[in-house]
Amino acid sequence: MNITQEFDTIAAISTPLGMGGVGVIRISGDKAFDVIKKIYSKQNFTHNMISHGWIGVNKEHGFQKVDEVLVLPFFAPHSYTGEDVVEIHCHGGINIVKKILSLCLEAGCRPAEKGEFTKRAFLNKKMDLSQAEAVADLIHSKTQDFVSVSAKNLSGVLANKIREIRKSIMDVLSRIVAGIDFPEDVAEPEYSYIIEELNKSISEIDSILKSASTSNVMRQGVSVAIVGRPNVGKSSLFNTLLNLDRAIVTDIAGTTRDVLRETLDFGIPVTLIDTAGIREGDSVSKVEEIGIEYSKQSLDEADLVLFLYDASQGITPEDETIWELAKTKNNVRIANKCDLVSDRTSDAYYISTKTKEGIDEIRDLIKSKVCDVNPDSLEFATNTRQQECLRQAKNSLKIALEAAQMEELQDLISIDIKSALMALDELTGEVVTDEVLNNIFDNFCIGK
Ligand SMILES: Nc1nc2c(ncn2[C@@H]2O[C@H](COP(=O)(O)OP(=O)(O)OP(=O)(O)O)[C@@H](O)[C@H]2O)c(=O)[nH]1
Ligand SMILES: [Mg+2]
Repeated sequence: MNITQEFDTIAAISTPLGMGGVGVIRISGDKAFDVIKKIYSKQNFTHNMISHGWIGVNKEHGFQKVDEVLVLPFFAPHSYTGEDVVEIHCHGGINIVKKILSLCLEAGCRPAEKGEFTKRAFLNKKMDLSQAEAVADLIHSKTQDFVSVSAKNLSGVLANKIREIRKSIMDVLSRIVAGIDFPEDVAEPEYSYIIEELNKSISEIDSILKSASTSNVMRQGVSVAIVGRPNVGKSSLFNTLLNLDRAIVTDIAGTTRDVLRETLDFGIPVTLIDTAGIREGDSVSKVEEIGIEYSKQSLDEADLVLFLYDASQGITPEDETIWELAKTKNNVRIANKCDLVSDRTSDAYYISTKTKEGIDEIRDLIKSKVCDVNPDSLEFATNTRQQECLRQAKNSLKIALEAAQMEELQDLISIDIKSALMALDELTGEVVTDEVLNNIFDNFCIGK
């Protein structure tokens, strides 16, 4: 499909809406240059060459200046979207970028939808679907490490690998089909050849899938819930680990009512959760009761539970009740307020959020218990959609392999090989439904 004919010209603010050094408005489509010429003080453009001038409005009494800008033109197909693209770099103020966008719209564009620039890049074959997904990953990346991994995919590492696998499967299929279509001229390939090639492709797919769980952890991160009785210092630990006064801390039992979440970069995203102190009794209000319910839910869902008790009071029966829940999970048992005690005979980790004793050890424990992934070992970062396509391809190849081992009719074997190819084509976006595409590009922001 040639979308330059199919689609109209779009424009959007491509930088975050806020005050900044520069703001960028991007225009893409057939009419990009007609549009810019209507609102820009200059009329001649050279591909990839920045020009300096003024955006403005043509009035009866002349050109009314709006902002001094740099304009960066790209001629199709040598642009991000593959269409004619113009970027206007203006001063970064909310009302300036909004004003220039409205001038673009008046001059013949329509507002771009979420991810529409990247969607056009994909449809114009400037990138495959795994690269388009890497763009979204880069933007949404919660950690520095995931930025590097997404950059690898953007540069086409995954796409190239899939292309390689696809090619060797295609070679097998072509030889089988040639044998079927021209039995007099072309001999059927040996079963041993089919088996060897399919085995190779399966192990290639396995090598990508092997890093799937690391990939998922790096993308989605892990959750760490701090639980315990009221007043043991959960919010104090939460604030200390965040290096921020995020949660309210008081000596009143039942201070925290709602679940608080903040994400930290521990190489992978770690969502730290502060919860309401768990207790029972008449003093518990309706609001606190709901908070306690949320605490139990957070404990249940967390990848790691930091169970906290007050070292100066020792383990109480109430602590024991909470520990019964916490101990079923991946956990760390922590005795807080160790600045108040000299006896340290428990096997818990003694810390003090007041003196900061033991806090670094807790950070290390979190890292070793839930962040033990090595981003350098991650050759391919895949998302769940891509993993599903790979699993489907592998299953079809395995069925084909078994059939080849039993020396079944090659016509039959070719059906499963074709299914494997379809699954790989879905991964790269060669064959993809509108629903899948919309799902992917809905995750983008406007202007990307
Ligand atoms: N001495 C000492 N006091 C602490 C320490 N950590 C917290 N506290 C005090 O303990 C009290 C309760 O702290 P919070 O962090 O609000 O406790 P919490 O577990 O979040 O309490 P709830 O939100 O009510 O469940 C506050 O007065 C804190 O200053 C510590 O390491 N040493
Ligand atoms: Mg609290």
